[in-house]
Amino acid sequence: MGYTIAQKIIKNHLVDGEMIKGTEAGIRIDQTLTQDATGTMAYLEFEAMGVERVKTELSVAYIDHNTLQTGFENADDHRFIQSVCKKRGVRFSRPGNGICHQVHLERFGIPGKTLIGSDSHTPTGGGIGMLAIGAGGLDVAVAMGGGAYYITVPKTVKIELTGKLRPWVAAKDVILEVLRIMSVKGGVGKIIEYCGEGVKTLSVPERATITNMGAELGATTSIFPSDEITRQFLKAQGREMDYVELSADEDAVYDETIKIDLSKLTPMAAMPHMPDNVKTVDEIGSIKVDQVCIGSCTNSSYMDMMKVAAILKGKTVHPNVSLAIAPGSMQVLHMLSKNGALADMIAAGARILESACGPCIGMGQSPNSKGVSLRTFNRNFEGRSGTADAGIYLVSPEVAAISAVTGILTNPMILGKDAEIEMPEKFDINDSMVLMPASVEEADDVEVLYGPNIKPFPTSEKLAEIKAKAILKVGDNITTDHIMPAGAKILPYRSNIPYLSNFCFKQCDEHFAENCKKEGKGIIIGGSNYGQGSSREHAALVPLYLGIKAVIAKSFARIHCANLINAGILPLTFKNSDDYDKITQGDELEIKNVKENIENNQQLVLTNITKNEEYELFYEFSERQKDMILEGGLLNYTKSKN
Ligand code: MIC
Ligand code: SF4
Repeated sequence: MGYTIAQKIIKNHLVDGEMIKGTEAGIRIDQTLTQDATGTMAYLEFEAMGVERVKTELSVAYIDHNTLQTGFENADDHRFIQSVCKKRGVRFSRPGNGICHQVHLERFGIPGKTLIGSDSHTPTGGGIGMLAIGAGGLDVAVAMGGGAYYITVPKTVKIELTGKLRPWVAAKDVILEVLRIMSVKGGVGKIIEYCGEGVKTLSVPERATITNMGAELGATTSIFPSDEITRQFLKAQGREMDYVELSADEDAVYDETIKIDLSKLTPMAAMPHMPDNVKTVDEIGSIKVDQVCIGSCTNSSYMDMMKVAAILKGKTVHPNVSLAIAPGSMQVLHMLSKNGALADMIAAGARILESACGPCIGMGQSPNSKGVSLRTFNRNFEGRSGTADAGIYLVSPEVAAISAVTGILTNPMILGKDAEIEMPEKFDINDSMVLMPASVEEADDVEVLYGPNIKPFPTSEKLAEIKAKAILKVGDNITTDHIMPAGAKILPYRSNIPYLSNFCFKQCDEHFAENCKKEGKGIIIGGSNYGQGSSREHAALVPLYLGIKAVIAKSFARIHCANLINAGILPLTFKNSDDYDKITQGDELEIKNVKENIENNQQLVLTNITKNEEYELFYEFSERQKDMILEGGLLNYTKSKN
């Protein structure tokens, strides 16, 4: 039996367990990346592990999220990360160099290698044939220290692409179509692998747009083959030596197959407030648009920006629309400024933002009240833009640019003949914004600089009894943005858990933090796909700080479930999902003999003391996860092993 691309990479990197679907396996990690919103915590955790120097082939820290420096906090955190990187052997991508995934694809991604990143869109690297997975900061810290990364060996979905996209139909439309078919939970426990003749018609950045938004499917990762197109891209980045060919074996076995004829797709949009709420632009109709934002790790490549510039050239942004553009990297911005495309954008009335996440994470550019904002981003969760009642539509750069001019949602196919933009034979290469670490000899003299915003992270205890109130009950598809919101006002406190805790679940229950502090402990009851979205471990660390002992849900999103275990919070599911309906917020709950039962793989039962009822619970932990849970999380577990 042959192997899929992902299976080949997993097989080459396997250090613990076997490649058996549904079981846990440990893989060696070649590269890691962090960004600043999760990075401060990841490096604090790394420092707590006491490892002198990173043990990966390459580790890079990017500063791209918290770049609105409205107080000392972000700048202090950046300085902390920079100093740790210098001391511990990590490359440091300075603010202004660009969004982690875009820069990593351009400068560091290598086909066939493994990459984990403390950001859920790390699978962008799948566009260049990497096995690139989003993880919690603690998992990344462990990998930097040379530890294995554990995944539940996923199923593989084959997406067979045929045909070729018509002019003005984009890679974004391909992934929106996949989201329409599979939904935001359709990818859980799966790797999505693209193949077929249509693959050859897509450039590396287009492939990366598609793998990036595989995160919105809940997938472990997504991956494309590494072929002649990949070689050309690497060559244009001056890295042809990094090329290796990679494809699935002819007789590889997949668990599911989806077929998409690229030539049949038309421009689409994900409507508020979920990335899988997809319709064609024509179906949605000519709604009035207030704001257009172009950029983010999904759609900020050179080719994306050149298309936008071509559409805007000689035109003027509609008087009722505010257009913001953030090119994804210094490389992209520099090239646009040299070839005149930036001038075309500026002349049309675009507001040019620095190369960073910006509006995607609510760092500025919040739309007006009830505003309609078209964004080339990957998430349109309610409130994420910073305006609670705004309606965010996820669209391609082509749809975004033409709509900015017309003032209404517009199908770019009205533009007729294609813009015909060629992939450059050579990108401008300038790595001066990536600082190299100190040598081993010099590292001793480097001081790690802690600012006053850095507070100790919460410690967890060994698993003991669980008896607490259902302090919060929430519905399906709760995102990490619900649990631990981001945005300009809160993000600067990512290294200050006590302060952050005041904002936990604010959108679902404004008294949540207060109630937890009053009770000192609690259990959260969730629906299906609990914790979808970001990799932010703050969505586990803050509940830990607030005394949350367990989350009992219908089902969990992958990264968040791992983050809960890492933090020592029990993720459990209902054996019978109807039991969810029987619990009321405020009910007094107990899981009797929880420690002994988990130790001995026995059934767990949830007693609802208030209602005098019992519900059977389900859990499936590997031996390693069991030990972690019993020890009270990954940090305690790692220490107990040393
Ligand atoms: C996001 O898009 O939500 C983020 C911000 O990039 C997160 C990471 C974070 O919360 O810091 C992610 O996707 O993992
Ligand atoms: Fe940044 Fe947005 Fe990408 Fe997250 S999704 S890494 S916030 S650009």
